[in-house]
Amino acid sequence: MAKQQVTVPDIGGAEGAEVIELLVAVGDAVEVDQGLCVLESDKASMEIPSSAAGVIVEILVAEGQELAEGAPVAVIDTGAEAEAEPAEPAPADTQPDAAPTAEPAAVPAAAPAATEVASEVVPVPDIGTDDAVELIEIAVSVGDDVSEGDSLVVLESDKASMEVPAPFAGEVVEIRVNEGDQVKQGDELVVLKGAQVVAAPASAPAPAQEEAPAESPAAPAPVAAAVPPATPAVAPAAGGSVYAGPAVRKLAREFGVPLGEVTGTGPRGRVLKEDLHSFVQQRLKAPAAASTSGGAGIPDIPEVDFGQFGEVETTARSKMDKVTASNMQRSWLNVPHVTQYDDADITDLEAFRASMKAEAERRGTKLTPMPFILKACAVALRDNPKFCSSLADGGESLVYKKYMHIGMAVDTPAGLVVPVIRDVDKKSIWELSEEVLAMAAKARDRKLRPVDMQGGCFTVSSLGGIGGTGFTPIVNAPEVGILGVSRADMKPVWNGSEFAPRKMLPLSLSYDHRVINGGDGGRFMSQLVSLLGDIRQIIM
Ligand code: CAO
Repeated sequence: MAKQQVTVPDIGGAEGAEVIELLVAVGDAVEVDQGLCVLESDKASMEIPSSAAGVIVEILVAEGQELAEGAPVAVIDTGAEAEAEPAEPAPADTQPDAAPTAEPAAVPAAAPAATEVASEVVPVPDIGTDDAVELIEIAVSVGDDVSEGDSLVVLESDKASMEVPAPFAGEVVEIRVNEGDQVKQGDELVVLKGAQVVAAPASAPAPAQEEAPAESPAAPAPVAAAVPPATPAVAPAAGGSVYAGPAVRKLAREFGVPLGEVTGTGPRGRVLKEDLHSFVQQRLKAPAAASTSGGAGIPDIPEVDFGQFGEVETTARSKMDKVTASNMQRSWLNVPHVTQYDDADITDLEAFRASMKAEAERRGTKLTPMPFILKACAVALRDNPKFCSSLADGGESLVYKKYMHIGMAVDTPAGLVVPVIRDVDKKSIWELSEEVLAMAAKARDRKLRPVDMQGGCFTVSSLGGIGGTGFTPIVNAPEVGILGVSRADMKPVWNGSEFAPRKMLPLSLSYDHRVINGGDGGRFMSQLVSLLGDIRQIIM
């Protein structure tokens, strides 16, 4: 029988997505693309699809585990005849007469105990692209002793970033690259001189499952039983270098946090995003402790035992919910918000939309007000470019984005997500309509990838399909503006001689008052109202 290992695909640079749900069990028959488990990162939940049809023979992950791109998820028996395969993919020609094993493991086995490993060049592994990627960090120096799995270098492409781990414990004897180099799969990175591999380090707890020694007779172990995801319990890397992933390093740079001061709580002392958040929160709270009143310190809301007043039920919040909450709070605390309100007269737009209903059905789409609102926003962003900017250099400069990617808040059972519709200014209303539907469906089916939620310049949050006459949206920082759309309703509007029934769409525009002043806000809103009042202007 042929076995295929399913690994985590490109998840758009998300580092450490957590397994929140297993969708299959050993023995289940699965189809290609069927979801095997659900991962949740800071930005999204996503299903990991099966790359093969067959029967699950092993699940290599557990709920709560953090996975990155390339991590093994499950082994599938595809039912196909296995080719006569060599015993092992043999890393080097150094196994003259290795005893044949009954069932080779699906992933490379660990180095055998008590074996001398010779000097070996560590190359760039398969990074999922033929393009060169940037080497952004060398995590070791010549002379460093590293443990297996310690980070040697960090690579970063525009889609993902990854660490290249030491394949075995040893001493770094040569570094063949420099920071900033562009490297490809196979390029030589460092030379490692192998250390004497000892069966079990004295300080490390014995692994839960004893590996059979290499020369033991082929044990008819249950199919590929010993492939736990690699999180060896080893001390942090020697040399005092900070062990953290690229996304964490980037965030630390953005926060201006010296990573060396952050205590890592991840495997092998790795600094996690959560560690960075706690560090920043602690620093924010510190001055409050010293001050008696006022200042930047925010008093905690006391926890109340609600059970004393009646029956209660406590449920755990999803990671996405918690990250959204923290993003909201971060924005709310950092961004001085101003919200400006107006109503757009969409009577004519609604008449036109109604007249297009049959055409929309013919095209297999549904035309809601959203594509028109997105298009009008793109025009207003073009004419009011500050709304398409972000603060940079600690507030010293503004970055103006020349593209018009607009985020659209989508309400899903798993929480609020904001997929980004790219190049709104270049798309037709029909194209936007299809994309709104597709993105909303992807969001609700948890199929959004992190990349689908990146790069937004401005956000639209429409509660029009739900209800309400107005709300104050919170700016999706580092964007500087967000448009809230409420439910359109017929209202009497004075036309100079009488009250006429008009369909009015309530709009609320929140913006970052550090960047946008009232005049900018007023102009943006007036133009939006005018564009939606006469959508012919959208093509001007
Ligand atoms: N006024 C009146 N009716 C409206 C409307 C408005 N402003 N906007 C939409 N509608 C109508 C639509 O035409 C549709 O009517 P029919 O079913 O009769 O055709 C109905 O309401 C449902 O529309 P919709 O919500 O499915 O579609 P949409 O394109 O307007 O919005 C989406 C898509 C994804 C933005 C929306 O479904 C959604 O998730 N909104 C919630 C966003 C949110 O949670 N924001 C708050 C963020 S802060 O917590």
